[in-house]
Amino acid sequence: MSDQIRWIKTHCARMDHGGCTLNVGVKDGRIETIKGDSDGYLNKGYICPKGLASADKLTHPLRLKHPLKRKGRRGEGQWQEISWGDAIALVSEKLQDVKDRLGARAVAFCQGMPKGLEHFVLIRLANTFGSPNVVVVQDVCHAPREISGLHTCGFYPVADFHHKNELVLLWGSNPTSTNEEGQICSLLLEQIKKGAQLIVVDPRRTELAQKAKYWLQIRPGTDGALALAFLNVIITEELFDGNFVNKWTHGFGDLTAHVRSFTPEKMAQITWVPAGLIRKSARAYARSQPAAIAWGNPIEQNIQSFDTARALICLMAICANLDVPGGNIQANEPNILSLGKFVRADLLPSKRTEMIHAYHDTIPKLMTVPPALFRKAVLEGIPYPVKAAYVQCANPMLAYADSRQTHAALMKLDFLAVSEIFMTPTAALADIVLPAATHFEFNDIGHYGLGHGYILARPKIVDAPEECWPDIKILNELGKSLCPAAHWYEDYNDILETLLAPSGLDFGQFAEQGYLKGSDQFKKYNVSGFKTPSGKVELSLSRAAKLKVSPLPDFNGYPVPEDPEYPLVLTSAKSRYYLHSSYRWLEKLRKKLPHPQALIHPETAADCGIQNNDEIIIETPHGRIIQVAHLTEAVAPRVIYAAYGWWFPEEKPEALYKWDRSNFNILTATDNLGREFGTPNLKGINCRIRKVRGEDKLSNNSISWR
Ligand SMILES: Nc1nc2c(c(=O)[nH]1)N[C@H]1C(S)=C(S)[C@@H](COP(=O)(O)OP(=O)(O)OC[C@H]3O[C@@H](n4cnc5c(=O)[nH]c(N)nc54)[C@H](O)[C@@H]3O)O[C@H]1N2
Ligand SMILES: Nc1nc2c(c(=O)[nH]1)N[C@H]1C(S)=C(S)[C@@H](COP(=O)(O)OP(=O)(O)OC[C@H]3O[C@@H](n4cnc5c(=O)[nH]c(N)nc54)[C@H](O)[C@@H]3O)O[C@H]1N2
Ligand code: SF4
Ligand SMILES: [Mo]
Repeated sequence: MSDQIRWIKTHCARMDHGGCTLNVGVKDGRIETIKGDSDGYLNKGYICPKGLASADKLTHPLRLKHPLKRKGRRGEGQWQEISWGDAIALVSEKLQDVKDRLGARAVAFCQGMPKGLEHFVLIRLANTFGSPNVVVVQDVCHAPREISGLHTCGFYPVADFHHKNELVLLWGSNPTSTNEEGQICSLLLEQIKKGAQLIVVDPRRTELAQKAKYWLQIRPGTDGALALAFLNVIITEELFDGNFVNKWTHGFGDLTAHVRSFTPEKMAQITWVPAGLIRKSARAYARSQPAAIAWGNPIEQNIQSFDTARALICLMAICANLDVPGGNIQANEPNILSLGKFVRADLLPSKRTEMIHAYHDTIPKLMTVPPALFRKAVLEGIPYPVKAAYVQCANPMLAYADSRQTHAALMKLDFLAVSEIFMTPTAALADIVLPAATHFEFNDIGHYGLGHGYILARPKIVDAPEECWPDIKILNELGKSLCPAAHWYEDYNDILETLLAPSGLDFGQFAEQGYLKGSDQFKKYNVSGFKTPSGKVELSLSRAAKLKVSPLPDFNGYPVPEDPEYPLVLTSAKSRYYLHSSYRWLEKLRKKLPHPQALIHPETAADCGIQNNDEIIIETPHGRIIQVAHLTEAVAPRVIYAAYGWWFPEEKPEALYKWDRSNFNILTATDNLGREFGTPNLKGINCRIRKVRGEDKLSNNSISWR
């Protein structure tokens, strides 16, 4: 019956945070077709272009299929195939050598966007090996929101779209393209259909901005100022929930005095949002119960991320939207092994004081090293030297701010191992490249550790190419080779069984069920209070002096002072067709968006003599890149959106695939970091544009790499 399509249910992954339930049609051991499952818990049948294209990455002719060892100089593109036995032995030997010479902390374990269980298995490897340094892009992705939440209200407040929302305040989040954190846009769209009001805070007129009752076209990088103006309106007009405020908040009097000066009129000048619109939006939020704030990356890609996130949590709190159905909830996890236990945090009690960022006085509870501080350790030996890195599911050459610094740091390492599915500008600099199996090719668990209160089954659909190993298998083998055997597993599949054991399900039963959800429990504070020093929501932080922060959320001006030499304001949004720097090598996706497109208002373009589709230079004080002008009235005249994540897989490996030509992070810097999370400014940067003159033209590229 080899010509029959067999349908298997799984969940999408590794094309974003994942979440859509998929029906995958398999024939002769290959994926023939993929459909969104109409019964899907989060997607209700939805599937996006990336999901539709996701099987193509398994069969791409240039996929990495063998462990590779560098020949010649770093980055020269010369490789020798080696066996897995040799690869594991070599990586182990090199990491062990650095540990013997300089201590385990001189080895960094680096992860990009967490894509599945591999993230947590990597932390376990670091802990069992003895290194406190797990480097993750969390400084610009979720840590500011999560950890500000822990300090302010004792948990990470997640927008609940599973219960009726009266209003949704979408603040710097674009779920119809990004399905941020696996909150698939279907849920929000359903709420809107059922009558939820929508307010959108976004410098760009997005699809959802067009559906919104109010669209606040904010100046990039000023979200903190706008949030304080919302607080000003709600407190001045006494629209807050008095009962909740009296019983469950700490420091309301101080907050009231503090926000008095943040009037809508004053903040309108900073944020470019008219005062009347700020008032109407703040009133609508305060008068709707329950209302959820769904927030995105722009909240945290800014040196003021701690204060911005806190101001928004104060809004949720004074309007009594915390931990109520349809508000911002503390999701209740299903009964599975807890994160702390799985990663064996107990093996490394010195981690808090020994990790690189502890030296830089970042905020307590931040347990992963901010990439900028990792590079400082590599390049300057501050606070101590780091000499080797194991990198998985990441492309730091594109994803870290200041790409030239990343290049210098990776070149300086004594040893770099990269686990990848495709050669990238980062993998091209490695000493060893390990070919990873990827989604659909092994059993995995999705949404573990995200804090949304459920996990999703991602059962294997097809076999991986013979020499491609799942990251969790690679890590398990490295664990056995480098660490006491008792901390590792006979077979990597045992990891999944261990995690699921408390639920009483084995992986097969879990896959059958599809997902596992914690029970709905709300207003848990009524029983146990808030997990903060005061037991209340800390509008004013009672431990502010100890944390060396301002007790109240503040706004300290633009992320960078205005500069007449660079009069425009640069920001970015994620493309619906790509995941960060990933998958520009997938033909189906590349056809939809072949070039990096910068969004420019027609008036600004006309002032600069730029026409639609012209190649332009975008320049900041830190560097310049080339992109293609796309004229649109969706952005304000002073705002430029540059595309993010661009390199050119069709270019030569020895040119590192032209990693520096169109890469947004050539324009960003790490000289000015937010202290709490080590976050650089990625939004609201000064820039200027002009037409390309004689420089290397993008149009010289022919997009063909087969
Ligand atoms: N297609 C796709 N999906 C993804 C990803 C991807 O790369 N591609 N990445 C995944 C990951 S790891 C993450 S963390 C999430 C991120 O998900 P989101 O947070 O939704 O991502 P962004 O597109 O960076 O930003 C959201 C919106 O913020 C707007 N914006 C830009 N600057 C500012 C500003 O200064 N203030 C405000 N208020 N808004 C601003 C943008 O116009 C955009 O519409 O997406 C996940 N999903
Ligand atoms: N300027 C700017 N910088 C940003 C952002 C921004 O908005 N603006 N966003 C930030 C955010 S939110 C994040 S999360 C980071 C993302 O940072 P990264 O996660 O480093 O980004 P990607 O470019 O997607 O790199 C992931 C790599 O993993 C590989 N990969 C895919 N599947 C597998 C697999 O199964 N196994 C292995 N081993 N590899 C696999 C892909 O081929 C790809 O090269 O970037 C951050 N950087
Ligand atoms: S929205 Fe995300 S989870 Fe859904 S199909 Fe697209 S990439 Fe996959
Ligand atoms: Mo992210």
